[in-house]
Amino acid sequence: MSWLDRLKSGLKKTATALGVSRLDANDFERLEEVLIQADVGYETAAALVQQVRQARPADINALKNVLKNEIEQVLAPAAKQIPFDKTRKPFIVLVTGVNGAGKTTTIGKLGAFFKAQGLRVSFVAADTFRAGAVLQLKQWGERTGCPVYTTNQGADAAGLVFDALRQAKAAGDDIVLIDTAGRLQNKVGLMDELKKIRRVIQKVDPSGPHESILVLDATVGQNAVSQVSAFGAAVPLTGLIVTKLDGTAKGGVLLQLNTRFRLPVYAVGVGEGIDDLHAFTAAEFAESLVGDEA
Ligand SMILES: Nc1nc2c(ncn2[C@@H]2O[C@H](COP(=O)(O)OP(=O)(O)OP(=O)(O)O)[C@@H](O)[C@H]2O)c(=O)[nH]1
Ligand SMILES: [Mg+2]
Repeated sequence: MSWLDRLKSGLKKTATALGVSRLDANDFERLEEVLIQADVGYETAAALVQQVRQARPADINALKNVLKNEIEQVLAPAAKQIPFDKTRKPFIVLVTGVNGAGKTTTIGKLGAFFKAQGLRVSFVAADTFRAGAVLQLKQWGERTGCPVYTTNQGADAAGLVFDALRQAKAAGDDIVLIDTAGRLQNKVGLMDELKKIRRVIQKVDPSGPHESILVLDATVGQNAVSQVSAFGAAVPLTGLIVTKLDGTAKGGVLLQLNTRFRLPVYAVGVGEGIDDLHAFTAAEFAESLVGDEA
């Protein structure tokens, strides 16, 4: 299955939940309702419906086309690649997110992606909290051929980051991806730990972190909004990666995030495998979301 097919079949749940095909071409109230149900957000839903209404679609297919185009326009500015800068050596990427969002898996996939470009990539196992976290990242290190900087479970994560970055610098690593422990966005102490990690990064390289990526699980829907707010307050974010789009009815939340935060979406996860991370493309996403079935 191609990744696009996977995205489409993944977003089928959202498309089915949206059920645009089942609407009347002039039932704009119902359209607004279904958009809101798919976590598109009130503001964006209202704006989309306004555009569709103005286009006076003759039938449901016309409506779907207008909607697709409008969604694509909303999302297009978010489709960007991680702006890797080889003059930053190492280029430091901090990866954060709530428990189970897909941080470690995404780091593994990103490692494979950058490695394929001939870069020297390493990982930092700064999740010193969860038992098994280091082993999980080490396995990704083995699969991708990326060295992993580690310390003991329970040790200070910021301390490891400091040591690891100095070693990475000495080793000539091009990119360092820092895995952090999952934490709920309302746990103040844990969010403070992220601030500390950031300060330590800046001790080694005042220009870092060069990217601060929040990994979001698309299945959480609306809660993603408070995650972006809280993590963004702790460690200013430069971009998002949205995982588990291969099985959610909540894919519409990407529109809402874009309207609110204007952060780039560097990639989307559409499965657990090493190749299941893909560039985010607005047109294909819009098409998958609106669905092509009657
Ligand atoms: N279907 C699907 N599963 C994913 C995707 N990304 C990650 N997963 C799975 O989600 C689960 C959690 O992934 P992890 O990478 O361990 O998440 P994490 O954020 O590092 O979790 P913690 O470190 O415990 O906070 C694993 O079973 C992954 O295989 C995705 O894009 N699609
Ligand atoms: Mg993890």
